[in-house]
Parts: sequence; C-alpha cells; structure tokens
Amino acid sequence: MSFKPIQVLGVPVDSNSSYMTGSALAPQHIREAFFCDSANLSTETGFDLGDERLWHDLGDINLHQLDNQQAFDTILATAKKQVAEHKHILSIGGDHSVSFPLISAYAEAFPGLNILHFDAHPDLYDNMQDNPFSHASPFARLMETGQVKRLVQVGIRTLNNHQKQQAQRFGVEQHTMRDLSGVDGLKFDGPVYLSIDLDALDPAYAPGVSHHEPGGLSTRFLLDVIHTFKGQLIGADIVELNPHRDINSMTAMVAAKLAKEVIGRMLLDQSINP
Ligand SMILES: [Mn+2]
Repeated sequence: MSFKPIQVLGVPVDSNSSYMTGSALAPQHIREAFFCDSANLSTETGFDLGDERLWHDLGDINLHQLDNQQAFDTILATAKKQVAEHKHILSIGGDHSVSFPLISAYAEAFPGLNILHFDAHPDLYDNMQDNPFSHASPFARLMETGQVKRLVQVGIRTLNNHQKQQAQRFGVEQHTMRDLSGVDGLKFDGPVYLSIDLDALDPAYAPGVSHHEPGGLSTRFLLDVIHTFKGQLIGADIVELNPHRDINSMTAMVAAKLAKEVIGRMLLDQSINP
C-alpha cells in the first residue's frame, strides 16, 4: 500500500519554560541522534525509515524574533496546513507549551479527539508565573476549549491540590506512578494524539530534561504502550529534551528512538485505517 508520509516538524521554543531554557535546541539534537550511525532506521514494528516515501522532515518552524502570541499563531497555522494536507505530524519540541497550538490544530480537524499524554507533571496550571501559555498549562488551555473528548495522563508524580482540582474540573484520567494499573490495556474510540514529555521517564533513562523528577517510567514501558494501546494514532509530539542537561546525547537518543516507534505506529495505523 502507499502511505501518507509522516511530516516531522521541529518546533524550537523554550521561552515558556518556568525553570530552565535549552529545549529550543532539541530538534536538531534529535535529528542527529535519529541518523546516528550507532543505530539503524528500522522500527521494532518492521518499517525501514530509510524509505523516503514513509516520512518527510519539514525542518524547524521559523519563529525568529516573534513574540509569544505570534509564535503560537505561526505554530497553529503551520500545524493546520500540515493536518489538512498530510494529516500526520510528529512534532519535535521545544518545551511543552507548543502542544497547545499543535493539538488545537488537531482538535479542530478531528472532532472527538483523544489525547494520550505522558509526563511527570499534569501541566494543568490555570496560571503559572503570570504566563497562561506556560509549559505548565497547555492541557488546561486545551481542555478549556471543550474540543478534546478525553485526556489520559500517564506517569504523573507531582500532583498538588490545584492541579488535582483542575483534573477533576476537566475530567482528566490520570495514571500516576503509584498506580499504573490499566495502562497496559488503554483503549480509545476515535483519533488519538500522543504527547510525550521526556520527563515522564525516570531521570535514569532520560537525564537531559529540565525537571528531574525521580521515580518515573522506563523507556521500555513507554515503548510498549506506544506499540500496544488500542486506537488510531494520528499525530504526536515529543517535547522537553534539554540538550544542556543531556549526558553523551543519551536522552536525544531516547527521543530519536521514540520518534522512530511513533512514526512506525502512525504508519501501522494508516495501513489498518487509511
Ligand atoms: Mn513534564
């Protein structure tokens, strides 16, 4: 069969980080790891990503000298165009603030959108540091639109009272690290968007992130969920790699591995449900 190539989009933003910058440099580091000679371009599910018909690198969005609002408008417009033309985007961030405009494009195009979100943090703050578009708030902004059917969060281990209230307010399903039961059987009706904050992983697996939160997921666990959840994956982002904090590019390599398997999963779902 012929595939709609997955569009890989770099989103170099770290101006909405509450603690540390650096993730704007991530897209280039992930690309280098993706093509690193230490690995090959095969997915575990059998796709050879050396085949240029399967995916296409759009490069980084040019956000030079734009303020926050202009940058978000540009990300939203770019994502809308790609969704309309190609449907499937894998965005490589950037801090997690970019998920608001990226997922907004999907929520408008796909009524009944589900979000599967991996993170140490719920990112549901109503307002953090007087920046409503902070990387701590994208899922509050998305749920306020009323356009997202279901938000499922996995790997949470920083839940405070405010975010607990926000989760209840928006009906968010949270699988915390203390209780991951049910994650291995996750099932969605309709389209699924996947948002991966690399700090969902334990810092032992992914030290190159701004917020080290011990007690997280293993890389293998995350890969297994990407391979096995029930539903149709149509778009994804991988965010919060901070190259300043990385050690021997090992977190960039984790991000690249996840990118390969996410592309493979989107291709596989296309073959089942074109
Ligand atoms: Mn996080």
